[in-house]
Amino acid sequence: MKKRTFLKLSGIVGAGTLAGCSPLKTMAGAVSLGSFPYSLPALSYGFTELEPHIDAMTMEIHHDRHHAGYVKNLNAALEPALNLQSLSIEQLLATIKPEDAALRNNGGGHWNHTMFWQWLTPGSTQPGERLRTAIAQEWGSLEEFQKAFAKAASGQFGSGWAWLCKDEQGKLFITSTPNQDNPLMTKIIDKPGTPILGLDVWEHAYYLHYQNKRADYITAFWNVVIWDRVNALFG
Ligand code: MN3
Repeated sequence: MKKRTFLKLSGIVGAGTLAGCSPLKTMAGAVSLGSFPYSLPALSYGFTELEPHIDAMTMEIHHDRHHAGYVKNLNAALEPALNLQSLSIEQLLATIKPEDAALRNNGGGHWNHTMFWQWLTPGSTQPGERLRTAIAQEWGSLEEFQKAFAKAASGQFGSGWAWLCKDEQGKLFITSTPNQDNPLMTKIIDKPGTPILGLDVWEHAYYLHYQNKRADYITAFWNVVIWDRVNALFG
């Protein structure tokens, strides 16, 4: 099989296994969400299943229109960029420079949302023992971590994301990014890392149900976090 074909198939397999939360691992052990051409991943739960914490209409519009738009625009931006097509999405994000607006907004938009859907589940789970210990080392307790994460999420001015990341040594840190930037964009953001949990704080993620009460949406988020996924990404 030609490498190009394999990469394409890998991308499809990666998207197809989202429901099972077992995306491909790259040589370095990092999670890969595939490569060009990108497609909108199916959710592993129905639009109504995260209610009352995240309402069905928000989920439907967010997935079928917002995320679909990022996928469409990312593919369009990559169509003429033959030298970038064989990169994994993670490699692509690491090459993006501040002025690469289409790739920055839509590459980030696709990766961020693909991961976001995987961090949600009807009914929450719990952090594993190793992760709980690592969280306690940085913030004292899970509750204090959640406060610090909520502060980053509510403090992100305008649109953006809050992240729990691990650095190259596996040390945890919280950060936030504007718009669709993320900590994999090493040429753009100050503190790169590997996100193991992220929260979309764009108004489109909560406004229908929570209006201007972003803090309530952040509190509700913990009711639908699938910590099993965070545990797996922590490694
Ligand atoms: Mn969004």
